[in-house]
Amino acid sequence: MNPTRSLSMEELRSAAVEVLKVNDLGTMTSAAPNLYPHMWSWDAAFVAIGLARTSVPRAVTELRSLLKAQWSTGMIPHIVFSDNDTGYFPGFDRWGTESAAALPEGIRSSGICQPPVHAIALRHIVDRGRENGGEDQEVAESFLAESFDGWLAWHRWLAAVRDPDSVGLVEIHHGWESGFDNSPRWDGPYSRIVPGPVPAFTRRDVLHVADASERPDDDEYTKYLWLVQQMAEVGFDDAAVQDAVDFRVRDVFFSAILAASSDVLAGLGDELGREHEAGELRAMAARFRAGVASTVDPETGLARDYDVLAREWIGTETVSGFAPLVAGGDPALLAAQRELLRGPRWMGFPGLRFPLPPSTSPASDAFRPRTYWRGPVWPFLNLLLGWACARDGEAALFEILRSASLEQLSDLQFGEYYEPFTGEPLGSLAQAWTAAAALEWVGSYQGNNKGK
Ligand code: 2M8
Repeated sequence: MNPTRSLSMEELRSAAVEVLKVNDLGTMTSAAPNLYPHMWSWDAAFVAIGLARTSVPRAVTELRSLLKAQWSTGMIPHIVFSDNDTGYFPGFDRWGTESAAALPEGIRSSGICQPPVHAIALRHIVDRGRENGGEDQEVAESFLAESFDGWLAWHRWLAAVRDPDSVGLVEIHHGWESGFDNSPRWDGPYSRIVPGPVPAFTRRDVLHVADASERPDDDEYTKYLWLVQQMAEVGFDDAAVQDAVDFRVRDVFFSAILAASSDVLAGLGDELGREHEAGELRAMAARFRAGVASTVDPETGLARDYDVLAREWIGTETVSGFAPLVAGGDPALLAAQRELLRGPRWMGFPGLRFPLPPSTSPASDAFRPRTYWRGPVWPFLNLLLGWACARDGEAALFEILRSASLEQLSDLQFGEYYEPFTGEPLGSLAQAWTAAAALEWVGSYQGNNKGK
């Protein structure tokens, strides 16, 4: 964004701060004020990245609250429920996790997980703490020491339980675990699910969006609930779930995040003098990076998911195909992926409002410009891609992503997702991780331009 234009960086920053305040529930941040009145796992990580730009102690509190909900197995649940029992469906009572042996005492959570972005957030917190010095540094560093074993247990659980055969890909048991809920990636696996009887339900999500067609439909929800029911019936026991559930997919984007995060956690481990664990985490990163690279379709250049039950690759043209860019690794593969990303099927697709990747390529038959994970642009994902570019020294692509994101977010609506051609914000407004992404982009811009 050109800061001399009508909206200044400072205005964007303070509007984003306001959104995080609106969502602040004290020790956790709701993902959005109405649509999502609880804490979501990967949202919390992005929120912590944004909060670290405004208050390091508050960012620490966010991750600490999430970690408190960690199951005794090591799993970090995808939702930690607040006391708002009526705002969201399915709420805690519908999850059936109460009887799960691994649920910690006094915690109300779901029984599935989401991508492990947390170590990346922790790295941001430590970096901001050190930049600020004094108490911020102390708080950040002592949280690193206090929480390292928790994050390590989380990564170990993913590697052992969700990749028991060491193929370097994480198996998920629900589209919600990917975070890309109704992406065309999951159309094949969901099409084969024939749900058994599911108790009647009343959805709340459709009450909080302007147009219900921006959300998944009722048939999709029935399948979502069926899977939850299958897991609840076996008490969310890891081994039993794998046998019981009708959705088993190796998720390439989740795996890429695990690879990237494991490297980051290894670096943090080194700082704590935990060389042994750092070595283990680096090996984990290498295993998942190789797993991600092994999925790339030589014809399209995109990484693919794998449907375990149907024994087939999933070759839809979605942004998750750029998983290698997140995982890092082979320079030739990454260079080819960057070219593809900037090319005419993605950021260079004619007529896009901003050069930012839609969640599904507009060149694909599956593309729906207004429907949730089927086409709209998701700002937090662009921040993740930007982070990976910065890690890999890819200044040119980083700069395009940053300036386009700053332009996009200068509407001050902080949409959950955006229509790629009009730039219209869709889904929820005042979405927490969108505001956090804005804060991080502004902070990185100001950080680089200090004294200019
Ligand atoms: C969306 O998912 C939830 C279920 O987990 C929902 O639709 O109710 C997804 O976009 C997910 O990635 C995100 O973490 C969550 C909260 O923002 O909303």
